[in-house]
Amino acid sequence: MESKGVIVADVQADFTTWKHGALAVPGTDRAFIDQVRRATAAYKRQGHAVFAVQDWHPPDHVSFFTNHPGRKPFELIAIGNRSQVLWPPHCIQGTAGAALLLAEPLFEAVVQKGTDRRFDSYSGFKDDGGAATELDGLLQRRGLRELIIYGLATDYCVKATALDAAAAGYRVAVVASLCRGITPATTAAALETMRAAGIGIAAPMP
Ligand code: VGL
Ligand code: ZN
Repeated sequence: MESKGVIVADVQADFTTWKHGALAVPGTDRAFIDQVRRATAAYKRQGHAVFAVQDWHPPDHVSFFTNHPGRKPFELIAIGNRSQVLWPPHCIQGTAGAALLLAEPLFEAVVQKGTDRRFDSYSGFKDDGGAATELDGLLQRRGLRELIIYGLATDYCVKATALDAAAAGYRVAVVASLCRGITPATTAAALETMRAAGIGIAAPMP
């Protein structure tokens, strides 16, 4: 079997109810994370190359409402010609909340994103300022053209990463049962947008 690239998006303490995270995504209890862990281990056993994406912000990051006096969490503001959702501070570099909940030996590499205080980055491939991470190079070097993507959050990181991958010419499948979204409406819209971009939703479970 041709081996694929598996991208596990942002499975980090701050995004889970299990760890009482700062930006907990509904449905991310311990049982869900165990399911993600088992599926990821199975993909690896089958010979696929597994990569983690990790949200990794400095404390003064532009996406934190606390860095915008008078603003509240989940407000949408304009910054130049971009719109920015203001989040509770989360996934701050080096904190327990930023920790990956899957063991590092599962991964060929951990790709960090959102490290530039000036730009948010839902995509594992590039930030809102256009700066690329090393993800595309890592996949290309291994000749991986087919990707399986899942994790958190369906409506942000998973969606942006899958759309960028499809636009870059990868064949992409998103495993919806291994994803959770921040809100039901944006999650349904994200699945529809990904489908319309030719992304397969749900792949054979390992
Ligand atoms: C994400 C909200 C804030 C994500 C990152 O990667 O899904 N969502 N930062
Ligand atoms: Zn973030």
